[in-house]
Amino acid sequence: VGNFSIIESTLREGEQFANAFFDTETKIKIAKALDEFGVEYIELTSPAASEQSRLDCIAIANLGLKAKILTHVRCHMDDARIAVETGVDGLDVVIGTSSFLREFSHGKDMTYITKQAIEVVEFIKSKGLEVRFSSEDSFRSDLVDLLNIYRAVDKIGVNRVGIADTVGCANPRQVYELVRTLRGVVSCDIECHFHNDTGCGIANAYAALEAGATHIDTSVLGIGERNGITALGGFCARMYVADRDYVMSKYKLHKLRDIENLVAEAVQIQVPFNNYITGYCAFTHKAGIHAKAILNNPSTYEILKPEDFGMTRYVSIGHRLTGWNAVKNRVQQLGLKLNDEDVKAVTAQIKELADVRPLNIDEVDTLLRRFHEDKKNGLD
Ligand code: HCA
Ligand code: CU
Repeated sequence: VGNFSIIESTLREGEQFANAFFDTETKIKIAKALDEFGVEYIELTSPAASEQSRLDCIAIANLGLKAKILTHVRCHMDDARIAVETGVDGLDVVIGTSSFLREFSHGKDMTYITKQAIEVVEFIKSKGLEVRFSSEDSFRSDLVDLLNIYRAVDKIGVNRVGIADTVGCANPRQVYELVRTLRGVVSCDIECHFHNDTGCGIANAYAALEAGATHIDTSVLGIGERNGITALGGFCARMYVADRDYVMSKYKLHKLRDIENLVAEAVQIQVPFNNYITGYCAFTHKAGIHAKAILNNPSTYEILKPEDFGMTRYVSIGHRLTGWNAVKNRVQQLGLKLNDEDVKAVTAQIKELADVRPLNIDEVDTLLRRFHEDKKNGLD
């Protein structure tokens, strides 16, 4: 997997999430947070969507952020004309190419679509802006149609072409094949956009990069149309495992949690318990066997270092799957002096109690302290 850029679409795709309504102030906060995190691009809702959307584009384009600001428009001259006046760095242009979209959405044939694509791309380039041309519902489009139109826009100097799994039907092998084929046909960059209807959003993004894609669309917590797209956090986890140094040099990973909390609050949802990296149990180790190994060497059961993300590891001991090595570690943390035999005995007590209900850490600590006291007083 080579170098890649993130096109962060919380302020475009994310606005299509059922709960989303971002006022200007919130959009600016999110844009600034994403910029500090280090994403290369921030994509905004089309200025043709509404007057406020247009004003918000202008406001964010004028913040002077390091990230390039894009807006996302239909492949139409009317939209492109409005968008190039907002001060953004570039336009992500999209048009439906599947038979579904051609029949039930815009009703245009490929010759017409290609002509329109060329006109729009040339117009945007003439304004000195970056331009991406993407098909929509790419995996249910005719391959020959797709390659022809991509070839046509590549020839006139488009910066990127895009593949979008609009309905979330693609699997990693199909993604690899399509991107690989496209890589052999165009010389421009390749952007990919994956919906998560069957849970392949992150895996598909990875497969796309393996096949030569250069740009991946994400959103914070994966929010978007239906159940959303490739999540920023999970994608970072995936890429960190592939190349830790590269990912850590590009992104301030410890800011992830704050960005997720900001967005979760803005759209009134909780961060899921099993969220990548920041889910409440993402670094909790429970079974005695795991706990023992983690305490000896965290890498035994951790591929992500919690400290790289500003997170902390937690070894859970107040349950019936606990083991004496983990309990011994807690005894040492509390500064209590017990030998291994004592620790085994108190572990048996924990298990007996935890067979009825789990104990919280305070209850475990109290038990350990009492055991220690009793021993000191010779009651044991
Ligand atoms: C949609 C459009 C889109 C566009 C993706 C892109 C999709 O809302 O249907 O321009 O990269 O999923 O096709 O989000
Ligand atoms: Cu989408």
